[in-house]
Amino acid sequence: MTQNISLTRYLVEQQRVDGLIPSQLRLLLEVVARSCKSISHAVNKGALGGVLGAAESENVQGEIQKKLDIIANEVLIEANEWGGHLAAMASEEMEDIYVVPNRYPQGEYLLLFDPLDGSSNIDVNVSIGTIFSVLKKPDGDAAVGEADFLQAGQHQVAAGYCVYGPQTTLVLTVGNGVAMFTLDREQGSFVLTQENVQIPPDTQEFAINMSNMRHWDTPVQRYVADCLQGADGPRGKDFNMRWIASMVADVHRILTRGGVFLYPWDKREPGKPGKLRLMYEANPMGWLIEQAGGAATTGTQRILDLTPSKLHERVSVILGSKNEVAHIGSYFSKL
Ligand code: AHM
Ligand code: MG
Repeated sequence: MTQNISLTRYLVEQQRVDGLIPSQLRLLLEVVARSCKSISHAVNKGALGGVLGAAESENVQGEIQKKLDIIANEVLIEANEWGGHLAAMASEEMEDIYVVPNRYPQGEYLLLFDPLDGSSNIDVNVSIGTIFSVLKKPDGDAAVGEADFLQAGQHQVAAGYCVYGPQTTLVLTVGNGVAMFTLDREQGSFVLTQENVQIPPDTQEFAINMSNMRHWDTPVQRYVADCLQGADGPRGKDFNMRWIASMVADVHRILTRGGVFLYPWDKREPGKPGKLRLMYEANPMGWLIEQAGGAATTGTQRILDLTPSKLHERVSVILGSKNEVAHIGSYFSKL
């Protein structure tokens, strides 16, 4: 373990050594991390803080919001709006973008987030997390609008997540590999606990919601059927399966020990490209995975190459160990 390097020091060193983090971006990342600390405290209080259960509202996707979804969204907005580092924010929990109010200076960055991913796990005390993606506002004097956000994932300048599990861990990339920071509750700061995270290229572990099996497309059906045959089938090896139903926790496992995660398009709602959202779920996770040596695709296309046409666009997601993701891709090209 790397000793005594706080997130602040890590960011300062990245700024100094590689010039990867301009000062506005450093401030932005510090503020996001501070917000994650507040969300972590609220999550930890659980029933004692009166934060469990549903709120009386729906989000733009028509999903019932949990109290903690709303709390986490407010924490991120309030912490980030006044620092002068942002032009606007977008969230899974808000239909429209949130432009930094006129009373504050406007910065050059755009922040997107899923304030609390894995909402179905909140009340049952299973890991959940915050996912975030940072883009630069395109140059020009025009007022910031939704169109400024519609950039392919390859243009992200920072991305990460914070998982609220047995430990609270912040995972970050600024395009120079992946670093993990564990929240030291006594000091109240994130401490660097792993640098240069690398995903093993091969794996014998997959993650998918098997209850949707009958709805999947043929390539996914065939891939999973081959895995389930284990050592007796065409893969010649046994597979293990995990499904936490929190993308953050599933991705964290993959960054830690490899594996693949699939939330593919399925026939339940054929017009919907997938369940997960491109801009604040698939893009940041896809970039983290690539930065750790893995791959992230829709089955046929690299996720980071996709240009979104709307803020809350959905996408089919297959990510994780590089060779396994390529192998899954071969089922799509056999079609
Ligand atoms: P959410 O953003 O509303 O929480 O939904 C996203 C979550 C992912 O974290 C997870 O991978 C998936 O939904 C689980 O879906 P399902 O309940 O279909 O297994
Ligand atoms: Mg989510």
